[in-house]
Amino acid sequence: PFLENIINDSLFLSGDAHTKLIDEKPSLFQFSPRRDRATKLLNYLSDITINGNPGAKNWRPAKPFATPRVPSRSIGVSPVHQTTEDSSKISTHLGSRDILLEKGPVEFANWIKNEKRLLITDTTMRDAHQSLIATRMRTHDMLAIAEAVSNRTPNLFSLEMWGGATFDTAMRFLKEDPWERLRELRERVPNICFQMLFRGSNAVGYSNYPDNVVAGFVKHAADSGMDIFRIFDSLNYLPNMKVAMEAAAEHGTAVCEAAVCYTGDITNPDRAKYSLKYYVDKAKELEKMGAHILCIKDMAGLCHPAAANKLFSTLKQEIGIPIHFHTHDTSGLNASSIMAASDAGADIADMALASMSGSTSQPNLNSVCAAMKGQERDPKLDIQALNEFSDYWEEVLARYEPFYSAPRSGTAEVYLHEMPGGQYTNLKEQANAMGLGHRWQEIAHTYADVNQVFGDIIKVTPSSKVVGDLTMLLVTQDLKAKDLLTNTAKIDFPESVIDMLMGGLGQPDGGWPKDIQKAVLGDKVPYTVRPGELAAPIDLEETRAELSKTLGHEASDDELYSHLMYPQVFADYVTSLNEFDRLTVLPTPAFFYGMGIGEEIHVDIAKGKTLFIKLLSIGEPDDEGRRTVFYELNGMPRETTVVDKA
Ligand code: PYR
Repeated sequence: PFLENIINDSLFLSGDAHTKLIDEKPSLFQFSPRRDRATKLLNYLSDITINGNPGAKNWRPAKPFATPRVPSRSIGVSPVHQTTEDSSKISTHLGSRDILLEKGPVEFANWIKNEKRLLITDTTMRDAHQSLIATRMRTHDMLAIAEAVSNRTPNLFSLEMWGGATFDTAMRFLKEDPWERLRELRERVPNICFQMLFRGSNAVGYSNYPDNVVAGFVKHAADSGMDIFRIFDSLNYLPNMKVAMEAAAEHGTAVCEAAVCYTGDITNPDRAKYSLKYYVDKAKELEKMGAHILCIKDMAGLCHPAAANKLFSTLKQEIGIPIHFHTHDTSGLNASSIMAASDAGADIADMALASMSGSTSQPNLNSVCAAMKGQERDPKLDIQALNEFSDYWEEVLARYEPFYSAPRSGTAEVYLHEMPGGQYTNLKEQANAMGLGHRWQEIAHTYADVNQVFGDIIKVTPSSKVVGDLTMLLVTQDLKAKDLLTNTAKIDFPESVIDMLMGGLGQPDGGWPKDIQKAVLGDKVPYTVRPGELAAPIDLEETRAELSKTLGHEASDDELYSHLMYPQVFADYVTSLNEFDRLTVLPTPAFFYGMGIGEEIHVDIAKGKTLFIKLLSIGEPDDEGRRTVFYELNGMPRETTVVDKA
């Protein structure tokens, strides 16, 4: 319907309108798309306010949150690029991405190797929140600080801000478009390399995708602004990494960072499967496969300082590409591992801003930088800026209280169960939700035992999830891991376990133990080829055509790849988008917990278009449980009706 408004009002168009028009005919100033969006947002707010948010455990803040103080965008810039021959020509705001775009990935890798500084990846916007608050950080909170990061810490090596679990959770829990997060951050941070975690043939999902989908995803992500692809496989089965590695390397400006996942303890002769030689061999192979950078991905935080010293000093001798160290602080002592790795020659290390660091997250970026100040490998970041950023995130983090489930201190238990940081909090949550929280020690031991039954495997998404699934099944049925080989009649094995032992995730070194394969699969014959060889390519244009029909418009590449990764999650996201519009615009407390009576929020729905929303009152339920919610929207009264589900 063509709404009567100012744009097609004859008086206005004649040029004879006067300012009193707004008082005489206020309806002329209501614009249909804007009204629609506002209505949709108010419907969302009313529902969350009245019915709570099961996604946030129906938690409500005891008092209104303080607005996080966004650090200033433009003070205290440190010099960058200390050792490049042309450093004098590089202005202080240029960053690693300018070097990458100018030199290309091969020369970029040489630049890394020639840097004296320990280069730093800040993981605050990806792994830190994945490991501390179940990947719930909203784009809204990232965008607010993005320009300050770009201007005040331009000499960061990279920002890890995408991939891993973020793609799924953005749509599933936050009702956000992950591609939009990438683009909006890119716009605000043009100078620092962006980095993502990519699960090899599992892309950003939990199972194998056809090769052309994996390669297409990498290309589309690189075209959309992603620079560095950290590619791993959950069993260190390198054939699973090849397609993604080639797609990244072929792109031209993207960097192929290949990861070896670290488990066990290279200093312990009893864990001979994961020896120093094991890691050196994998590293050499990945270098041959065309990696620009090698990553040691210590996803559980098992690489203690002595191991780090031995590992990185050896790798520096054995391979020619730069080396990136990723670790978690679950034990409480992995900042020392980073410093040991730095002394041994590691080129780049992952850390998180202080308030988002520690425990299952990465070690403390602020403290390590402060401790290394003035030393040979001083990362030369502006510590004042890092501290202000940390203060910002501390205030932001308070808003995510119901999702915070990381242990409050380091724990030596991680050396027992070897769970990845991101899984630890999830499994603990799951245990609590199932009423098994008090049996956590038993869960930790069972997890370790199940790992041994599988032949002592690498445990990281998705293999870690398989170990976790079976662990929880055993604990709920009061069974032990040893029962897996003797008592199988009783066990209804989860699909994930069957798939992994069939060969669906690839092959671990040495293959799967025959006894557990037999116990789980019976007479089914497992396969040993790369799973991607068995998955037929998907006709992307046919898929796009089908999706376009459902969406009612030509599906974009963003939509196509979101659909390919998570068809149902994407469909649910589209439903939310149609019903409530883009919820990223809402401040975080309003999004998770709704509004309090008398509270006012402002919502920027587009450049220069702000909605001021004040919740005035909530009516009593009528006979059918409907309640009217009264707002003031940009000074005008508005109301919505919502069913009270209580
Ligand atoms: C992920 O795949 O999400 C990890 O953080 C390992």
